[in-house]
Order: sequence, then C-alpha cells, then structure tokens
Amino acid sequence: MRLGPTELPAGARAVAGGYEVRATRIALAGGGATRFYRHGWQSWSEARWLDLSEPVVSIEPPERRPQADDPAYAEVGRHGGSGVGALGWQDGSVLLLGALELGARVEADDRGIEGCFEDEGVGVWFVAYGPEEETFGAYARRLGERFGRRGGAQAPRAWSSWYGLYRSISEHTLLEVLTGLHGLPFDVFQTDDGWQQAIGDWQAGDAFPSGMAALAQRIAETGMTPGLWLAPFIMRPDSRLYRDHPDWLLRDSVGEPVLAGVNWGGPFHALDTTHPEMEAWLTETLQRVRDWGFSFLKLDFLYAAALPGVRHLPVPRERAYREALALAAEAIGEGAYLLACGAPILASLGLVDGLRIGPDTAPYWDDEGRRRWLHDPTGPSARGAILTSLARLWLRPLVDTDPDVAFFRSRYDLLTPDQRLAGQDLALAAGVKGCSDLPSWLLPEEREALAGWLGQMPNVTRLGRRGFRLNGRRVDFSAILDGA
Ligand code: 9PG
Repeated sequence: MRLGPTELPAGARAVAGGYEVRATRIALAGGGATRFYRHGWQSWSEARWLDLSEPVVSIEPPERRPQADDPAYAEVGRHGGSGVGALGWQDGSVLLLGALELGARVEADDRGIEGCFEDEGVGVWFVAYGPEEETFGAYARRLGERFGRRGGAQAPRAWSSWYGLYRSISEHTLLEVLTGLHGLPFDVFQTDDGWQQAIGDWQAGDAFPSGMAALAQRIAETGMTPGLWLAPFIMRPDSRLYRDHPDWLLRDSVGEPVLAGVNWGGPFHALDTTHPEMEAWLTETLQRVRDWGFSFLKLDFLYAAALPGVRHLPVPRERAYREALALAAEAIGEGAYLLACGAPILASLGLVDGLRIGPDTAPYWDDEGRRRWLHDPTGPSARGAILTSLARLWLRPLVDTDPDVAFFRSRYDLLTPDQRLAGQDLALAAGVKGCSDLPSWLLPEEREALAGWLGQMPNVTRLGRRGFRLNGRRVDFSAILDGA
C-alpha cells in the first residue's frame, strides 16, 4: 500500500486523515524531500522546518544540554526531534510521522524518516501525507482523542513579573505595579521567580514579609486572579529540601545527582518523582499554594522529572513525568489554571490548561552569540520565541498555546516597532496574551495599544506556514524571520 512517496508498513490501518501503525520502530522512505520539521522535546527546545542539507550540530557546552532539549539525544549525528517529525517536498507536500504514545524519537535524512519508541517500548504511530495544515491537523485530532484536554475556555490574559522585573521582585514593587495596572483588562496577575526562599523551598522569601496569602488577597481585591510561579520538580543544593531529602534526588547509574541544568548561579538537580514520599510532598506543596489563594499556577522546569536517570520505580522517564504531572494537576484541582513551562510537549497534553510552546522571549531580538557559536537556539530572545512558537501553533486545538509575553514598552526595550508588533501579532494568532511591561514605563499611546490588544479576540485564518489573517488583516512573519 502506498502513501505518496512511501510504502506503508504491513499492518497499517486507515484512520481519519492518515494511517496508524503499531510498532517499536518505523521507517518510511522519503526520497527527494528537502526539508525536515524538527520538534524539540520541551517548551524551550527548538521547533522549526530546517533544510536537510544543514549540518547537524550539538549544543555546547554539555552542561547546557539538559535544559535545552532532550539530553539523551544531544550527540546523535542526525536531524531529529521528539514525538513527531515530518519531511517536506518542494511542491509543499508533507509526510508526517507522529507518535500517539510517550517516549518517541523521530529522525530523518534525505532518504527517509524513522521513528523509535525508547527502551524498546511499543506504541502507535500516526502517518499522514498531504498539505502541511491537513497532516498536522489530523495528527492533532488523533492526539486529542488519545490524551483529552484540560480546560479549554478562553485563555486568561496574564500580567507576569518576569520580563519586566526578572528576579528583582518584592511585595512593595508588585503592589505598586498592581495599582498601576488598574483599568487594563488583565485576568491574571502572576508573580514569577523570585518570591520563594530557595529553589525547592516554596515559602515566602524575605522580600515578601507579609507572606504570600496577603499578596494573593491584595490581587484578588482588584478582581484579578492571583498567579504564582514554581518549579516543583527541581531543587538547588542551597535549599533545605536538598539538605533534608538527598534521597529524593534523581541519580545517574553511578549514584551522582543528575544535572538538570545550570541557572541561579549554579547547578540544579531533578527530583525522582517516583520516590514514595514525593506524592505527599507534591500534594502538600501545591495545596499550600492554593490555600494561599493562588489559582493560576505556572509550573516551570518540568522536564527535569523526565530526564534520564535511575528511578526508585523502574518507570519509563516520560511516564514518570506524566504521572507526577497528573498528581500535580489533581492537587491543584480543576478550579485552577495550570500553565506548564519547560515541559515535555507530548507528555503534558491533556493534563494542563496552558503550555509554553517556545523558549523565553526578551526585550531584544536575537541571542546570536549563543545561537551561532554555542549552537544553542534556546537562549532568551524575541526571535527565538517567535520562531519556535510559530512552528508549534498546530497544537492550538489541544492546549492553550503560550508563545510568551509580548512587549508594548519602548523604555528598557531594544526591539524595533516591527519586532514588537510581530510578538503582539503572534500572541493573537496563538490565542494566549501575556505582558510583563511595568505600567510606569508605558507611554500613554503604548498603554492604549496594550489595552486595545487585550480587548480584541480576532478571527484567525492560517495562510501558509508563516502567514495569517487576523480579522481581515494579513500578517506574515517571513520577512522578520528571514533566513531563520
Ligand atoms: C524564571 C523563568 C521564567 C520564564 C521561564 C523560565 O535555560 N535556562 O537557563 C533557562 C532559564 C530560565 C528560563 C528558561 C530557560 O525561564 O521560561 O518564563 O519563569 O524561568 O526563572
């Protein structure tokens, strides 16, 4: 049986929009293809169409790898990605290979595309050939049937402290911002990294002397939903958690704590979420935050729970992650919004309301040094956030696709007006709007533009890979991303 350029493997079963094949490994011929859709592992990992003739490079330095993409495949000398991949031909046709189970890797070259479930697991593959929008649309529908959906109403419009204040937050500063936001139609006021005692110790730090419940109450009084950031699957060596529970650390085959990344001035490590005491700790931690009054939770650095390592229970790593995330979602309860960040994409579907679909944005366009010389495309930049988020908008039927915040301020911002507009338009196309600008930084016309943007909910029509119609206005991201 043929499907475009390829012979379908024996046992392929026709389903809506494509075929399904149950297998550990699958290989499809794809002679003549020139492009490959690479889908990075987690929120920050790069997703884009690349030229198959591009060299395959490893991210440098190695310590950077755990937080940039799936480190298990960092040195594979072949183009590849996680969960799904696709070949593209000059005539616009696409051969998509996507997993309907966790733990899948997809690699390709100019002869074909191959998929493999890790650890010799068996699962179902979805295969489709045709125009890009149709094949990805059909795959998204199958994923929706497989994993379901949490939430689904209109995504809340959130003000987040990160891209304005970064870690320099305090009770005092945030209350000032809260006052300044009066009159702007935000649904959520989200306190990001910087409130906690340590990474692992999720209690109010010194800059929040009145405590987190008091802050939540002040936010709620304005009519906005209090939101809070935390990273429940990691810990830093300077935390009490690390000192008190070294046995909760995910370790490698020689017993060393697995490196989950380097940030906050040093290394940080992953929790082994299959440890028998983790369930109670996770539930207690998240319920405490809910009891303080926060009902929008941005859970970050989640990939750590899915890193390779030796676990207490011999569960495949993405399954260990998904089970821990399910516990977290349950602890948070259905009455609260769960935004997953730094999260393995496929393994999070159905359990979260929102999902960050790209790396961090920034009030500047490119992080060229890191990208070119360290081969790391995941450094913060507006360009990187737009590039990867754009390549993941096919996920929109499954989850609120968060492309990270847009900027309206010209103060403390190096973006050109066109670059700022591209970020604002992308959020409209993605259906998730966020901003971190301090109200005191906005010129009157910028504040007005922000208010207008928050107030609109355009009809979105896709016009190809990088083009959209937003309420009749044509928007094309090609020019601004040219060469990317
Ligand atoms: C808070 C931030 C913000 C942001 C998140 C996440 O690879 N890294 O070193 C890396 C560090 C921080 C980071 C992403 C990657 O940002 O995406 O919105 O919440 O944490 O620390």
